[in-house]
Formats: sequence, C-alpha cells, structure tokens
Amino acid sequence: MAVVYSSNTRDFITTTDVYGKCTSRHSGTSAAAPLAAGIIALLLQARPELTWRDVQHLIIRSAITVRPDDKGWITNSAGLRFHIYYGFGRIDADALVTLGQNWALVPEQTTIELKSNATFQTIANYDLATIDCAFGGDNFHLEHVIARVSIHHPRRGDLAYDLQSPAGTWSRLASPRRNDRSPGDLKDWDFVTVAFWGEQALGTWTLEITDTSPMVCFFFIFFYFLFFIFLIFFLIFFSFIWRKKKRRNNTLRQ
Ligand SMILES: [Ca+2]
Repeated sequence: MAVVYSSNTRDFITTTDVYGKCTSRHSGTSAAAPLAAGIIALLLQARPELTWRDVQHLIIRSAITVRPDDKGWITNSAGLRFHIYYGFGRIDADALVTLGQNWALVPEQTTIELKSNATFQTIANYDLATIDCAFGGDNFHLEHVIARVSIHHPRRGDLAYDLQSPAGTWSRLASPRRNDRSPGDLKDWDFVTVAFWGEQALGTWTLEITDTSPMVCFFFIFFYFLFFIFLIFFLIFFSFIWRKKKRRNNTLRQ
C-alpha cells in the first residue's frame, strides 16, 4: 500500500539497539515496519477514533510519489497514483497527521461478492484466458478488491494474473515466477489489490490469465536439438572410421 525509508547497499537506518547500544545499520522490513507503525501511532494519538480503514485512506491520500520517472506508475480513475513496487508512495508523517486531524470517518465497510459464470478454459503457451464479470446494482467506492481463483496448470509459475476495473485501470495481481515449476493447483486462492482504491465498482470487470512462457516447449526443443547434434556427430565419426578402415583395406590389397 505504501513505503517508508529502509536501507539499500549503502544507506541504513540509525537507531537504538539492544544492550544499551546504538546501530547505524538497521535495515529491511525490520526497519521499515516499526517506522510505519510509529507514524501511525502519531496519527492515532491525534485522532484515536480512526478505524484501520480510515488510516489506510489517510495513508493513500497523503503519500508522496517516489521515483516518479519509474515505469509502472498508473493513475486510477479516482486520481490516485499507484505503483506495484511502491503502492501509493512514501508515507509522509506530517502530511498524514495534518490530513487526519479534520478527517471525516468513513462509513461502515460493505463487502460485495461477485461470482463469475466462466466455464473451463485451457491456456496454451503464450495464450490467455479472459474472464468478464459484470457488476450491477448499487454503486460503491472501492477499497480492497480480491480475485478468488481456482486453477490447474502444468506449470503454474508461467501464469500472470491481471485484473481490469470497469474504469479501465489494470492491476497486476501476480507476475510469472520462472522457478515455480509446480503443477500444483491453486484452490480458491485470493489475490488482493488496492490499485482501484476510490474507483467505482459498477460495470464490467475483466480478469486475464496469461501463460507467459513456453519453457516446456523449449525444454523439449533443446533435447531434440541435442539429440540431433549427437546423431550428426556419431554419423561423422562412424563415416570417418569406415573411410579409414576402407583405406587400410585398400592399402593391404595393394
Ligand atoms: Ca507454459
């Protein structure tokens, strides 16, 4: 949903450490998560009545876009900028608390379930399955959107999952994982996205599942190729032996 400062290969967080010491090499999520928790504690100190959803609304609306030139930033139809790496940006403690001070609490959460009537579809290499699902009835402003998927595929790591909202915003739910060769099924697997935050629910949703890799084919092509190389090598080798033998027989005859 959002990011905070942590570490890279050169820079770290300086903070207190155990045994009465300090450290200048605090890193990773161990540094980021408590920093975010501390900032949220400041917000709750200012407005103790905020719910967890209010806190998320405030983080999203006050976050600052980081690395704006990076590819992948999208602006959804609610005008919020989202990146799959950074969420809605970096949490800004001052902006967050300032916005929170006069924030009107969000109404009670509503959960709507939409069942697709998609039938069984096979997905070949480099092919995709598209599932459309229309949502009618009352309109809602979206927060968390969950796509629940059951799938059987010979190499599940080849698959990419992308969801499009009725407003036309795309969200990558899961990227392919080259080392996941498992043929194991996904059974009622929940993919959660917050990329559509603030958009409206009404309209047609599209889920695209793409097989991004012909690895199985490559595997077979590679071994066929290897087999033919060996075959050619043996043919040359035997023809060489045969010619040598023939030459020797001719020599003996002479
Ligand atoms: Ca494949």
